[in-house]
Amino acid sequence: NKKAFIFDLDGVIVDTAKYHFLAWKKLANSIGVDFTEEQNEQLKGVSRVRSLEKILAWGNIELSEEKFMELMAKKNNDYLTYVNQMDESEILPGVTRILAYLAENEQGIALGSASKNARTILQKVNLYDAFEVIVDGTNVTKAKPDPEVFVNAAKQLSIENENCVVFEDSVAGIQAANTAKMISIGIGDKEVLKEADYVFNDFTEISVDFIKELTMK
Ligand code: B16
Ligand code: MG
Repeated sequence: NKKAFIFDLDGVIVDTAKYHFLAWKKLANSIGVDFTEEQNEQLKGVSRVRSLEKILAWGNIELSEEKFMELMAKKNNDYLTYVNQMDESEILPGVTRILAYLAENEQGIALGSASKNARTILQKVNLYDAFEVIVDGTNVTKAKPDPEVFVNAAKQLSIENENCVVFEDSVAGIQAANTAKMISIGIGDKEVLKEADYVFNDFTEISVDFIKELTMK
């Protein structure tokens, strides 16, 4: 049976959260706002605009539209200096093996990310061609937990939502997959991702047999 496997990017394929952290911290500190690892957690899966809104709220800061746009651009430029140094070694363990298995078995493979930099990152780590369909922050109007990003990917692959499997590291992403009636697989902490149908710490814990079972459902 052909199924679609939709992958989130940050936290699933690569760990770009550490670069978002460095770039947001620099930006926040430059306007006098503290920025901790815990706060960075709260920005996972959240769009760039919404992330800056949250940081400003934490610092009780109000800005003009113009200044807001300026800060967003600053953060992204800084983030891209890290992205530009990325290569294949940053692909998280176990991911390549599963992608290869899915390709060999002619399953649908898509990316469903909130990031506007998703295509650039996939090119840097040499995975751009591994995805038949890419839906990212430049293609959607509604952010996760809205299911738009995943539903859009399923449509492009012409596969019913019920036959889609989503890999996600954020709570909002798991909720998006569940709302779309897709099979949700959490990558991370069981306690945090408790709404997911299955949870694994990382891809090294996902066996080919498990994937095979999903394709036969
Ligand atoms: P950008 P994902 C998300 O990627 C990140 O988790 C989130 O921290 C980031 O703010 C968002 O992309 C937007 O990223 O600034 O590159 O457009 O997890 O949905 O792949
Ligand atoms: Mg993510």
